[in-house]
Amino acid sequence: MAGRLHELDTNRVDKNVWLEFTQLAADYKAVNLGQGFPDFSPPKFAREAFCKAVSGGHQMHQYTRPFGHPPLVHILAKFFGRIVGHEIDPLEGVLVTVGAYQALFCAFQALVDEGDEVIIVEPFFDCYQPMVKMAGGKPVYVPLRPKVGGSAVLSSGDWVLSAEELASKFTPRTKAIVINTPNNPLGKVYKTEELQVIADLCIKHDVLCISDEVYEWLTYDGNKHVKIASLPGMWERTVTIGSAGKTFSSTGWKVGWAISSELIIKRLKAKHQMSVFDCATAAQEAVARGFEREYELFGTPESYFQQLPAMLHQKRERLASCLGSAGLQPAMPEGGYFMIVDISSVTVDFSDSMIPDDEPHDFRFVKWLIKEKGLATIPVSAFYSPEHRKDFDKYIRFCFIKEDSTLNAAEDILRTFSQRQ
Ligand code: IK2
Repeated sequence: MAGRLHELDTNRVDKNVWLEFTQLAADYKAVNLGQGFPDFSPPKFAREAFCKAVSGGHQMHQYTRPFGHPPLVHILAKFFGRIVGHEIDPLEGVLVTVGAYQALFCAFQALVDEGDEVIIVEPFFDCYQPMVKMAGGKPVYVPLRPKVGGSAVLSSGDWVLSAEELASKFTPRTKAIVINTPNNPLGKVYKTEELQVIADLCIKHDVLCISDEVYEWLTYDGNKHVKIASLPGMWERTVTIGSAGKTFSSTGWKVGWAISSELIIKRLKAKHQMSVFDCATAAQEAVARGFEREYELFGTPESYFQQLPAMLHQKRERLASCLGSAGLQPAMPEGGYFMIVDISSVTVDFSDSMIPDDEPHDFRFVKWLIKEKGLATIPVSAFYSPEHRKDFDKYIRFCFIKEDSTLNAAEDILRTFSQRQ
């Protein structure tokens, strides 16, 4: 047995930015604007729905339908059918998963075969790349770039895809493209015209689209989230992925979903069945009640999908203004709950902090910020492929879905920056 144990290759556990920086933030008891989760509770109606579920009948504590708790798939189909303008079959067109993370996993496993190419738009949520590789696929990267010329980048909308560069990535081996709108970490909300360019290429080359829309309700300044699945010819070839964690500020519930055509969902179900089989019943019940409420209140001021972005809008303004007064220029996010900042103007001597010099600049900077200043953020080059990482290592990401007291503490730290200049 000892021989077998020695054969196990522990190097196969990749370094992971969340594990590394969340641990470092905890070790140094840093003010945490790093990982993307609220440091406050979900709304009262969602908490009450969860409590009611767990104190409900015995069924709430037992397995439910493996592909999604019936009340949840029914309301998801009804809710999103109305938005996307397409009738969705609750039993055939929806799969409930352990967070959006598992929906992504099932999508890559189900749709990508050995040797398939998958186009990933950068910056991207970091799990896309290893998940494509695990499925035997080859990631092909295309970066959003800040518009060149003119004034400094002021908004996440100034980060754009080159239509020519994107078109050049499609080959006969391309199976799928992955997009994320609103984007993590930029906060970019793709405009219909931008999505249309992607859709036209998908249709022309008969390519599938995996659309990660976990921040769909969080948009600001009149920017509107558009579902690529709602564009002509895209419904059948798109898997739309969502997250109750992001929707109801309840990341610990780990409820997510994939919505698509019957054919695609059938493929995803097979992977789900062989990986987790079933998801937690009570959490699904609570999410179902949340969506039922939101269905009735949709578009009214009482809707959480109006209230959460309104609250986050204020937090976004607040963080942007303290960064600005510290001499740091944020790219104002049009959506999501992250903000990236260019750190090239800050000169830091890393030598005192025992920070290895073989890492990208933003990794070193974030480590220094945690260790020396007690403020945790996330390095943006972690959202890029190895080939493009170097071009984007001058940005760090701040998360603003945090209590005002947390933002106050961050402001106090950032003030020390302006005093240095
Ligand atoms: N897709 C995106 C774009 C996400 O941002 C996330 C989770 N957020 O990540 C934390 C961070 O960036 O700090 C997911 C998918 C996964 O969502 P879930 O929590 O529902 O599995």
